[in-house]
Amino acid sequence: MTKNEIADTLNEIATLLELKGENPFKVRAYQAGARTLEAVEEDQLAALIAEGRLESIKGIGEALAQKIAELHATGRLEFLAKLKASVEPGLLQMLEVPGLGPKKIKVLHEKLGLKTLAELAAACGDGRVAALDGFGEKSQQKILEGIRNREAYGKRHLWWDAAAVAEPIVAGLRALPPVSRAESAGSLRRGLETVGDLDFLVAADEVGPVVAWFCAQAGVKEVTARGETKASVRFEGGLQADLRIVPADQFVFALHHFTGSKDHNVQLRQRALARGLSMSEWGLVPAAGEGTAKEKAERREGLKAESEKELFAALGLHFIPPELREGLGEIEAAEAGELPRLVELGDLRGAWHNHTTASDGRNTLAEMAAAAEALGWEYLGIADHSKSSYQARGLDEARLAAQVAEIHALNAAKKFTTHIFTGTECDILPDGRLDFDDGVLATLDYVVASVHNAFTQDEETMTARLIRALENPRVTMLGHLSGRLLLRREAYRVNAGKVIDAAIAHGVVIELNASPQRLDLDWRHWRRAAERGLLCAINPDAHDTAGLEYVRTGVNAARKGWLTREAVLNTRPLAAVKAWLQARR
Ligand code: DGT
Ligand code: CA
Ligand code: CA
Ligand code: ZN
Repeated sequence: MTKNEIADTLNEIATLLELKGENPFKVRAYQAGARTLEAVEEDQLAALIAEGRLESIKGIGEALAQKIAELHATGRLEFLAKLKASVEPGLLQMLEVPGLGPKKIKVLHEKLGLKTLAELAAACGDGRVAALDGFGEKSQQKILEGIRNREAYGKRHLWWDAAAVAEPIVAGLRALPPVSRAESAGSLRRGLETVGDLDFLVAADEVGPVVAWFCAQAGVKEVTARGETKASVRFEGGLQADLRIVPADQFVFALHHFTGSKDHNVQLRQRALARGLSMSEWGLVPAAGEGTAKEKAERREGLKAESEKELFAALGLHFIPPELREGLGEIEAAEAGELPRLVELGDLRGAWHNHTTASDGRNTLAEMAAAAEALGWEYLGIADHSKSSYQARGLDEARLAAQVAEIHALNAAKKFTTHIFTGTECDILPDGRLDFDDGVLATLDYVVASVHNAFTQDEETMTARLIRALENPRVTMLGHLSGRLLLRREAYRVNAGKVIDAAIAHGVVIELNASPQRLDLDWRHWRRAAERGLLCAINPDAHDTAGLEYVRTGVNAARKGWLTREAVLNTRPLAAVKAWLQARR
């Protein structure tokens, strides 16, 4: 385990202990231990463990040191497994309701005897929660909303989480002897920001062992359907997955069909019909003639296709990348030869919106720079929070100046091949002014301006606030425009169209925040906005070294927004970016 994963685990232990009403000092020891770990660099941690000197770190005692070493070596902790098993599962679910922490849950459990989310919802419904000390009407309302949102959102999953489940499954399927091809299809393959269920498609000459392997995978909680050539399972986290197995010569047609989207499929089928062809998951066959599409495909009267490219070509179309298959004009563009050459992950040469331990990040500046270098990035922007974001340990002027000096020194020493840009994620205050004076902002290479408070403003006020911020000539880019957190929090009220117009007029970049739960500005805005001249920056909003890789979801979203390499600022080489930033100052 990495040190951040270990810190997460220590915090989880603290939460569970608190839920059980354990000694507060013990709880605090785990929390403090987690914070202490975050300040230690990864290599240093490994060395301390190897030398058995963990306890030399202030705040880490013998019990903690032993657990950290166990986690570091094995990624598992017997103590945690036992602790988890000793807590009601319903109480663990309550932890996922916004506004409910271990202390409050303990009160709900002890005073009202609540054990499940359903019981909690009922207690909110009849006012028992509001009547408790420390709760009240407002918090009761918020809890109830949280439970309802959880039900509504609980049916979908973030693309990032779904991909993490899907990738080893595809690899596992491909490794089975009877399998010649295996792919993820559905919304995951289309790169949609959230995924309802996983869809796997396999070409195999023998079906039994494939179905058996799929149903017996680790993590499968329930087999919900099992047939000869298909199966459906549900994993522990609630994610479901469908498997379909087809003969090799049907694979391409089935892959296209199950990739969807439904709208794209319907439109493409109409196009096929207009050309006297019948298209289905079974194949592409002449529409006239005897029998069903399946029967005709089985008689092999249809097209043979080795790849989707050939399938599209048979319909007079260029290949349409899966991300564009949403029925939003991609077929017309493919016919006219006007599909964009979409931006690719390999085009990215750096990114700007990243945090370090100076604010709420979990890796030091040097660690972030080393991680960017390992990714082959030419540049890395550091944009820690500004002073108004005190919960995120936002930097004041003096700490910002110190960080700038530290970055200049790193660049001068050429410690990393990656150039580091000095920046800030500067709060946009409720009235649209910025959290730092222009003089302070002028000492930086760039400024990301973001909203982090006063979310409840009406649409007009919020829109004017964002526009006022981007009219400041020091502002380089606007961070997470809508403030949405996928499956958790709706966007605030804002007229995105007007903000986009203003950004274009002032030459300000809008970020595509690539954090898997943001993907903000939404891909649905980008095609039109980029056509009108808006420049995009795909920013991971990384809070640790692993977070830099979130650019992958950002690229998915950018591709869904029809963005080309030219529309994305961080595809440009270092010299061009330096010149671009210089020209804006
Ligand atoms: P999801 O799972 O809700 O995120 O979205 P998808 O797109 O993965 O949908 P899913 O899993 O229900 O089905 C996978 C694909 O199969 C879908 O994108 C298109 C195709 N498909 C499924 N049902 C139908 C249908 O009734 N008509 C058509 N034309 N295609 C369908
Ligand atoms: Ca699906
Ligand atoms: Ca499905
Ligand atoms: Zn932010």
